[in-house]
Amino acid sequence: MLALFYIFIGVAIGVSFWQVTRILNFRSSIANDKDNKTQGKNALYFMVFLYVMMVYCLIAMNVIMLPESASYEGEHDDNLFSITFWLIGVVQFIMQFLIFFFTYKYKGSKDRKAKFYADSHKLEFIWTVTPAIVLVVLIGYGLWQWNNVMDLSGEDDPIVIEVYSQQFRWDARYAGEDNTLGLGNVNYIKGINTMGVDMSDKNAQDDVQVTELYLPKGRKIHFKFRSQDVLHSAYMPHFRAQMNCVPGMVTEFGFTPKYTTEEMRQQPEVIEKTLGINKVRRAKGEDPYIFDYLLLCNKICGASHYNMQMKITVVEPDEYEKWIAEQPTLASVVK
Ligand SMILES: [Cu+2]
Repeated sequence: MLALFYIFIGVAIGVSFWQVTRILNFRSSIANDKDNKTQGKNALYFMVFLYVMMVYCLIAMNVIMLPESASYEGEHDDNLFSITFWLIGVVQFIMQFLIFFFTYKYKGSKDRKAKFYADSHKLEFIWTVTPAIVLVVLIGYGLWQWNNVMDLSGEDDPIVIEVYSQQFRWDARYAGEDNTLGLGNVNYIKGINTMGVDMSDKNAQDDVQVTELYLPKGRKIHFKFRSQDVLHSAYMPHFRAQMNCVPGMVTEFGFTPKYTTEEMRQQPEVIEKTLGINKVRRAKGEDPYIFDYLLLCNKICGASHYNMQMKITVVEPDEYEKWIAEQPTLASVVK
């Protein structure tokens, strides 16, 4: 498939060079009615080709779309995406028709003269004000959603979790019983203390370091991100969440998981995707895939960037409480 794509690109470049050289030879000749008719028809053929490709891509590429948002906040990201997508989609669908159809209809002809038309204030007004209103609504919704995810000041007891990135792994730390993270600094990294937690800080004693994230369903999670070395980006696609991890500063956001991992696995959309993936894996003789939420790195941070991932498991709140109670505190591990 990729080879076919490269051949197509090669041919397209070749044709454009050939056309450019032809144009250079055209300098002395003028297009006649026959040329205009042919070009007019070509415009229509191209329009049909464009529509067919558009509809085909809409249907065929749909399989690579993510399943329904697994966080409550993510629903608004999906809304924004859908509104923008359909708005642009419908407008461009109409515009393509107008562009190509008028190219055909008003193709050059010996008996026709171009009409001089200065301007229309009414038209200018309509096409300036309409997009302005649409943009104000879209940006307004976007800003509201930005605050929804970023402003955690009014939150009632969110679970505070620190996510720490380094080439090429993730570590995570729960804030423990006091729900306050102990201070961290790269200078404290030593042996098992891979996140560089300051163990002289009293808030650090009950912190819990893990290599896999467990999140309770229906509770706000307040994430704080740090990076040890270069820019990374914590990407949790199923929750529609992504944040840069920047060396020397703490970045943050929050979301509320909506479905447990088990519930997500039962969703028809996820079942269908899993079946599709496993069909390919079986053909290659690989082990079957089971759906899991993932934290991935979405910033090309070095040679093994692709390998930076951490499993996220969303469970019922009581199961989470049981799990967190079983985890050893940093004070008991780091001496
Ligand atoms: Cu990375």
